Amino acid sequence: MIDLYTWSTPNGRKVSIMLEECGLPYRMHTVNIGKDEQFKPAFLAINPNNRIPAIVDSEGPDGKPLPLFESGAILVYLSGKSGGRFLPQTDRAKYIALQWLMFQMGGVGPMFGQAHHFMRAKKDEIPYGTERYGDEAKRLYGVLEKRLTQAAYLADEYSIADIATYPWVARYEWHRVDLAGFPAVKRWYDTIGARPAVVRGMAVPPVTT
Ligand SMILES: N[C@@H](CCC(=O)N[C@@H](CS)C(=O)NCC(=O)O)C(=O)O
Repeated sequence: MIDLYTWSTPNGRKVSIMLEECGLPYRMHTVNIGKDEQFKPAFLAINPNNRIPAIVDSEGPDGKPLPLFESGAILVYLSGKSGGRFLPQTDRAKYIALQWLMFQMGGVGPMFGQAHHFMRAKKDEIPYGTERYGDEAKRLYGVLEKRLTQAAYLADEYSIADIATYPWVARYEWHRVDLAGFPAVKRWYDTIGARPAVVRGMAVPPVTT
């Protein structure tokens, strides 16, 4: 059994989507980051970085419980646990998928997150922050648009790279991006959003922030 520690944010929803896609049984535990629950000692014992998501797999690869944090590592792990699902099997395609997963982890997530911080979390907006991260978000959409004009999915086939990126793009209004300006991203977004497992994963936990 997998215990998922999560909240209603893009990083958390990557993992709930993947669990739903793979049909892996899991128990969901909410960690309300708005109430600082990520700093509770019990959670810090699982993720010393005090961020959601985290999982504990009671049956790790060696049969012992395995706690894991960092959503990208969790997605790779769950792929392996489910026999390689959503990670292409040929080396070439696999590394392209991992490349786009890292692009999400190092670019899309942190930059969109900063854009949200400056555009939404602060009562008094700091124009420099809004402009810098708003511009960077749009630049990243341009990179996605170019790729998705050439390929149906970030890695040719639907993969953990798409699963990681979708919940962030789902917040396009938060980072003030109009998807009409990125038609290939919009096509990809609509295609992925129609997957039943994605719909289920995006509803975990069933609260909104
Ligand atoms: N690189 C981490 C980022 C995780 C992350 O930033 N999680 C946010 C929610 S999306 C969080 O837990 N924030 C709590 C805090 O800032 O204290 C991952 O992908 O797992």
